Amino acid sequence: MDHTELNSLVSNARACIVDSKRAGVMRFSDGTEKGRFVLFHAAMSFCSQKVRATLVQRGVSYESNEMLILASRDREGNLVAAENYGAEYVRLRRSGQLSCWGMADSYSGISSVSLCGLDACAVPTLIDLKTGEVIVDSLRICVHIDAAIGGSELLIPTADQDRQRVFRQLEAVDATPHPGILYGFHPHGDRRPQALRDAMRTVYDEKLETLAMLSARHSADPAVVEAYRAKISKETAGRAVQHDAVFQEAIRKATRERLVQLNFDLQQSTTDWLCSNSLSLADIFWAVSLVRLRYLGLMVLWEDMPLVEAYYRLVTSLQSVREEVIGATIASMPSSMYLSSETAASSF
Ligand SMILES: N[C@@H](CCC(=O)N[C@@H](CS)C(=O)NCC(=O)O)C(=O)O
Repeated sequence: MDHTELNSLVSNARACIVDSKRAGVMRFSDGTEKGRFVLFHAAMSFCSQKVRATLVQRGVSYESNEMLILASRDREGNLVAAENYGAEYVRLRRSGQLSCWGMADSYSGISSVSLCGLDACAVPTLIDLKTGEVIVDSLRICVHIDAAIGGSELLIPTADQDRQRVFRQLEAVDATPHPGILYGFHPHGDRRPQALRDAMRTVYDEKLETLAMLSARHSADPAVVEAYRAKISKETAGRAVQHDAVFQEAIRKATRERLVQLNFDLQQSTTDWLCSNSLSLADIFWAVSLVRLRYLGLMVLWEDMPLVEAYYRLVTSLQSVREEVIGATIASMPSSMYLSSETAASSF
């Protein structure tokens, strides 16, 4: 994209961030590629954690634009919209939409862009000012960063077989219903922190109220209206299954099946790492997944799999994961008895 157009899209999107202290902040200024990458993200966002851990792991400097992705109410009870729903941010994100993707307008509990389409109101979004690209979808963003930095510390190996193994794991994490598990009320195994459960009781109503208000305000912009319409349809469908026991059981079971497959793949691996002789992007993605599941009290899903637990300890010993996944979760989400900086890598 033309640089003037790109810079204008980015600076308009920055304006969606209410507190300017969270916008345009340089992270790791002594890292590589200074001035090249701009990231819109959220501390608590699972998909943003993958991207930030990748940036840290690769030693990349970037401009951070941290968004608040949950709506709230002020003292008078007025709705304070989540920043990622702002029309200017939606425009930026849509400029990175691939023609093969539709808009995500239904709900499966999964947020994979390749399986569900684009959610134009979500984070993360990466801008590569060197190539003029807007990249949406955490999987594609991480692959882009790794290839852009190159060198000998690649997180995606070049050998065909290893590379395929890594992509199979990235897709497995992408297709795990993390959002469904975060938002949903499981009928008899809900171990989420109480404050999180309380927030989740009203989260869909707040999302939908925000979207209705913004759709009316931007009714003259067809691309933005189309994005809001799809999002309203997706979130309405999400609300419908939030307390649906059959749906909640099914996504829990699907998550367990992913972990059973991970356990099997770890058994096949000849090294401590999952896919090759050294750390790969698959290990970073699984670290984010396992930390999120643990935060939600779902390490019970792998309590009969000591290999997965040993792997959890290995991947959570990485500095990038400790800072951008564990640290960010603790700093931005209600506290969980299952995850603290001290206990993160210790036993159940
Ligand atoms: N698969 C997409 C998913 C993006 C996504 O669903 N992001 C979530 C946070 S992990 C989000 O922004 N949620 C806020 C909302 O939908 O209101 C990606 O990896 O980028």
